[in-house]
Amino acid sequence: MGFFPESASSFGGEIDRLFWAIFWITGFFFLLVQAGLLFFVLKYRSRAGRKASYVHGHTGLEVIWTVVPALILLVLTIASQKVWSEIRSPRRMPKDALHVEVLAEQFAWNIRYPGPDQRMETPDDITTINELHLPVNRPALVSLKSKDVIHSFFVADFRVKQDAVPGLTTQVWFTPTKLGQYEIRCAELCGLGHYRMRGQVTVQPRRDFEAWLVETKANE
Ligand SMILES: [Cu+2]
Repeated sequence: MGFFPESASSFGGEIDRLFWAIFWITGFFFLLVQAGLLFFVLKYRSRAGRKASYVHGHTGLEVIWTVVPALILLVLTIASQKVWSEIRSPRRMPKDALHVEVLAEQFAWNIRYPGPDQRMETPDDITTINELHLPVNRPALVSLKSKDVIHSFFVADFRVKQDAVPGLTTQVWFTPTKLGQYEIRCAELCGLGHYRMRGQVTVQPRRDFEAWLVETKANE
C-alpha cells in the first residue's frame, strides 16, 4: 500500500512488515466487532411485546475472547521486541558506523562530523546547517542533542524518529540503502518556527560523500 514513502534504510522493510501485520490484525477485529455491535443492536432492538431479560454471561465465550487477544498480543510483542532490540539496543549498534552529531535548536539542525581525527569538538570538525550528507550502505550513528526545547529527528524514508531532549544525548543508527535526497522533519511541536524546521539528507556514493566533506571544510 502506498501511504508510506518507499523505505530507504536497512531496517525499513522490517518495520513496515510489522506495521502492516498490526494494521491488518487490528483492522480485521475492529470491523468484526463493529459488525457484531451493529448486528446485535438491530436484532435486539425494542419491539412491542418483547421483554428484556437478564443474562448471566458465558464463561466459555469470555475465556475465548480473553485468551485469543492475549495470544495475538504476545506474538506481536515478541516480534516487535526483536526488531526494537536490533535497532535500539546500544550493544547492537554497529561499531564501524559513521559518527555524526545532530544538534537541534529553534529552528534548525546543526550537523557536525568529527573530521579526520574522528573526535568531536576539535578544530578539524566539519559543520553544516540543515545539510546531512551520508554515504550509501554504511551505517550512520547519529548523536542527537538539543540546545533549547524538545525536538524530534524524523526521516520518514529511513523509518527513523527520535526525540532530541535538552541535556541528553540520544543515539540512533540506520543504514541508508538508496541514493537520493530525503527530508529531515522536526516531529515535535517546538515553537512558532516549527513548520520550517527542515533539513535535508543526501545519500551519495562514498567517493562523492568524501569529496563533499573536503569541499565543505574548505568553504567553512
Ligand atoms: Cu523542532
